[in-house]
Amino acid sequence: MKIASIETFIIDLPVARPHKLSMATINAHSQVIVRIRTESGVEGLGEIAIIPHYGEEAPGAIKSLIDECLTPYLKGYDAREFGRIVQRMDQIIKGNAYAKAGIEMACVDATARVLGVPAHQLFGGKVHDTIPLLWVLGNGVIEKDVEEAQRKLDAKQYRLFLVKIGSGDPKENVKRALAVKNALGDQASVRVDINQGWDEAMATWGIAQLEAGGIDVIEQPLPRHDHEGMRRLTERFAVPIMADEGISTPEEALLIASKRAADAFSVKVTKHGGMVRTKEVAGIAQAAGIKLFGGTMIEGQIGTSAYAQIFSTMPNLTLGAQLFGPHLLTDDIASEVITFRDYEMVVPDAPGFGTQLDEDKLRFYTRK
Ligand code: MUC
Ligand code: MG
Repeated sequence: MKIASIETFIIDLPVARPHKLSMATINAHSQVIVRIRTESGVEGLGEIAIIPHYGEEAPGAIKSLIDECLTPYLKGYDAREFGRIVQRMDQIIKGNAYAKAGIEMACVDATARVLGVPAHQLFGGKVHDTIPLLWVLGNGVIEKDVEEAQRKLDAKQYRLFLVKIGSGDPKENVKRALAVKNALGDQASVRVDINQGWDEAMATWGIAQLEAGGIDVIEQPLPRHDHEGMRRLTERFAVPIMADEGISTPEEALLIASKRAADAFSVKVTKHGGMVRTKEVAGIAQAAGIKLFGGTMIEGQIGTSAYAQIFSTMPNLTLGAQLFGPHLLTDDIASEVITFRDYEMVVPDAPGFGTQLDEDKLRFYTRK
């Protein structure tokens, strides 16, 4: 299973509607697809979804880092030893979690395929057969968000919703989130993601309103490095405070857990640098009694399956997952493996991530 080649493709996929976040509006979604091939011809796939202005990543930078910096050193390595490959990548270059995650995912996929097992069995196997799903309301307009949420509820697809409220007038944002909650009532759970958009004074006022209004989770209210502020908010409010941008590395997870600076973590395979690292973050949270939420960077079939595989192995993943990518993206370059049933996603049991590349679609969506 020695690695013979690592290919990368930048693709832009269409979306069902413009997806408004506090830092960007997604009109087409960019991803870097990684395909490894072994000397014996076994293939493995990885997917790196990128949200503009969310962090330090850009598609072109990730592609060139993999092509020029990592690939030359990884040829000849046994893809089944993906733990050793993660270590080697950290010797080659620091940081760059997204690029490393794409290569590691492809090695995990190839290994599980050749063993004929689903990827979750390489990480202890699943403890969840299905995962409750969360939909992100990204219209930026109350009426549209409420109408969209009601449609998803009626279709028995989603009953967990997230309102993005990190930019613009905080008072207006709090009003919008509470309006969605009031409109949906007890039919649904409504949470908010502030994407580091508030300072502590604003958060102290805003969270009090949101908590009183029945909002169930408050995601990343403060800048990622404001651990003391997050600790004070976590102490002050009963509503769970979730860290997202604040926890990339296992070291950051340990720091926040030891400070009790969050009640919950949003875990994302690319953000942590792969499935091995994501398990390390989950282990730290488990030991600290911290709940987990399955995060996303809006993945297609490959990434959604990879995320679901590793999320399914986490006992403390009790807040569901926002793996809504396959419903927001209106096309994909890989075959369908993800199925949904009664507000939940069914964890795939096919070998590997269970999906194949569609070469024509890949050619069509690859940036020229
Ligand atoms: C985030 O902050 O969690 C995930 C889905 C989405 O719409 O935004 C991302 C990023
Ligand atoms: Mg977030």
